[in-house]
Amino acid sequence: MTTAKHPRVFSGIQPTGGLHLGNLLGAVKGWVSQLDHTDTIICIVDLHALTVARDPTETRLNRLGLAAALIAAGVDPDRCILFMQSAVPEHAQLGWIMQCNASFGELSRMTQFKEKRERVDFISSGLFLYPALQAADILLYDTDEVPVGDDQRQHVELCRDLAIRFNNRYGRTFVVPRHVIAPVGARVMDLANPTNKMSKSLDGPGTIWLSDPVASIEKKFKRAVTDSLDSVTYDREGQPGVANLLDILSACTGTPPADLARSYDQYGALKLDCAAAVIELVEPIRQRSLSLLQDPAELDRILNTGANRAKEIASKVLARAQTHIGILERS
Ligand code: AQP
Repeated sequence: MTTAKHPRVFSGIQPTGGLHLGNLLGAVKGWVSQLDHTDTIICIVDLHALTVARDPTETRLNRLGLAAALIAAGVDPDRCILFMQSAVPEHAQLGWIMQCNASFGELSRMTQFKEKRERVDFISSGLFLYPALQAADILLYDTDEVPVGDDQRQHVELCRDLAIRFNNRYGRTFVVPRHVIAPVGARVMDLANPTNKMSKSLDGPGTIWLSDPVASIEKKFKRAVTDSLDSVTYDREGQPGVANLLDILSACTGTPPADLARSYDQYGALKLDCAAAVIELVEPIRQRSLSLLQDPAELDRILNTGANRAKEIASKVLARAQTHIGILERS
């Protein structure tokens, strides 16, 4: 079990595109703010990205592009472990064990699976099973805390259930982790369709990419869907578009959304301020990311170092699990 002085934090992100504003506000910003007080492990979960068939060239570019964007956003590889999931085979190995430990019914209840299956022509068995692999990702590191956006709450709860079930069946093996959800920014919605969460796979005029140039961010905010009520109140049900803008501005400035609402009487001014705050946050990240991508060999070196450090921890936890279920002899 972990003997680290700081809590062990693990989180993952799929290389299915670059970073968008939802990833930044809902997850990455929180990881970065805690680096000095935690023992943090960040995994680029490229095996998860395979659940939907993709062009291999795109996959290669996305993996490195995401590593650069994360480092540019403050995921400092000198203060945490940053690595690629596929470089540590223990993930796939424990993944199988977790699949055998999860029931068909549990996996069928995952809302992300139910939503995503509607969006693809080919529903891979990986898409169905991936929450069990995600549980393995987390459990391999004796993780205490999993900081995620609100959309991942159900998956982390499943991970806890699987850990508890395994521990009850085979003896204490895994640390049972808890999720940590950001108080603001945990659910950034699509600007063009504010009842859907902003996501990589719904790439469109409502997604703000950290690689977007300033003019494009301004345009997307200008066109953000609001409503015809013509009043600024913080009401997620009644005014989802306006509430989303207030949430974004709040996550950027630290002022509570309801307080912000009182300072606006026009949607135009709110959109302008939102765009300006987001540009201030993301433009330096875009610039740093471009410069990091100039040296792909250095990015590879950083990821390899991270994978070696991750493997050291993961191999011990995997061996513990394998011993407890009887497929590895005690040494
Ligand atoms: N809109 C969001 N608001 C707040 N947090 C979010 N996260 C994702 N979207 C939002 C959090 O970011 C972390 C990485 O998640 P991911 O790699 O699953 O990102 P994604 O954008 O959801 O990716 P995909 O591949 O595009 O998924 P789908 O198919 O769902 O759209 C997580 O902590 C997540 O909570």
